[in-house]
Amino acid sequence: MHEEPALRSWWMPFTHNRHFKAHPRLIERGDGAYYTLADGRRVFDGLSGLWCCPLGHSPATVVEAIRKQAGTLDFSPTFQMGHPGAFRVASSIAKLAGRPDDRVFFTNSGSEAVDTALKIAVAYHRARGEATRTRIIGRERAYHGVGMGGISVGGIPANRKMFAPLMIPGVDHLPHTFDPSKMGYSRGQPEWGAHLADELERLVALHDASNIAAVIVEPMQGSTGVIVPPKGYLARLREICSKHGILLIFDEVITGFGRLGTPFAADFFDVRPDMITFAKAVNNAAVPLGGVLVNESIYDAFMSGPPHLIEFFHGYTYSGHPLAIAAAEATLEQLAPNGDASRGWIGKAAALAPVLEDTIHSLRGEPLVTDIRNLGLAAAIDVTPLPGQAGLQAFKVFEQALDRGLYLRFTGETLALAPPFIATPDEIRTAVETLRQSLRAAASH
Ligand code: PXG
Repeated sequence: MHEEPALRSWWMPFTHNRHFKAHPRLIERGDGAYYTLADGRRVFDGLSGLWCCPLGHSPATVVEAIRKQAGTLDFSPTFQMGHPGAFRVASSIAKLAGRPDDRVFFTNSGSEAVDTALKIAVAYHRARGEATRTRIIGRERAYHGVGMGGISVGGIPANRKMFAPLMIPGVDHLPHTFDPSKMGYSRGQPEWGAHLADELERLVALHDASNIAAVIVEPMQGSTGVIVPPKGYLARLREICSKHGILLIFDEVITGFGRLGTPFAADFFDVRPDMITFAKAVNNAAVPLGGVLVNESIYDAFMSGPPHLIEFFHGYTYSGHPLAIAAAEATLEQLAPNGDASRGWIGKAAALAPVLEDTIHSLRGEPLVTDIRNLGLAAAIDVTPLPGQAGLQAFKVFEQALDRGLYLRFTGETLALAPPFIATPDEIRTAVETLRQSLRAAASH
């Protein structure tokens, strides 16, 4: 395959590098809900970048906040020093989550947020004298980033199989909750499947609770293709965790900051986890930022030794980076002015969700389509695989869509849509119509 020489050096993440470099898809600009490609084409950003730009691209107040911050304080050491913005943003995030007493530990990505949360979980039990609580329970098909902790608790086979010897020991996986024979073409949460949470009881019986530190789940599984939790499932997990003293961690890297039309998925499902990991939309992805919301009682367990000693030996050079924080402050003000989600773009996302639901389900019966799912401002369709060529069908649909002015996500046999909150109902209808034409075109080639 001929590779463009100018594209040689960047080994691109999660990309078919050889194919891409022979057939590059370069983005040159972003404004509002649109990207402009290098060949001048404008495409609708049907995935909010990578689920991370709810305000679209280069929103004025975020750009201005970064510009101003860069000229005032570009970097501040955050070990043993601090800058005011990070404290303000931590407090805003805790309040937005309805957990004002929580503490926020900043990271630079979702992967780091997950690894941080796992470390907090194990160290917390140890600090309380329950040092045997070390096992972590993840879930099949989960995506928790690519750190050693994240791939260990994650459940995407391709992300794990090459790295088996590097994974942390003592991890189990709950079954995933997707069964198309029971929940095909569900609108919102499926009725079937709450009982799958009881598998946690089996793992507790097997290992004994005294050996289990935490359960980590994405409340809605995003990356694997929008797997929506069955009604009652998450509440049941919460119940079992509480009964056995196991921490429950929600990985809200995709769902946090409004994707479901509420500040967090925890609000949407009315289930209170002990920790919440976040990243992406927290600052519209303008500068890398992630973090963990930590229940006060967990934080307090660390605050025991002499006060001049470090309580948690963990952190990153860029934890709470001033530019990322400035972008977060401006983003949060747009998503939820003065902390009020209903008056900001989070409220608009809630209002748009039914439009996405109605339009995406109109694709039922189109060629290739085998399932459709949605929740909040996220949706996915599954397509029939091409015999012997896993993943190729969805890629073909993706290419057809891009040619027609729509960017979306393909992964395995799934296509995912997660439009920016600033999209209009008409833009969402157009995106789905484009997807319809793309399915028909891919099916006839
Ligand atoms: N947890 C969850 C739930 C995620 O979705 C991460 C952790 C890792 O975040 P970082 O910032 O380290 O990438 C993620 C990331 C996709 C897609 O289209 C999903 C993610 C990233 C890129 C693409 O499925 N999720």
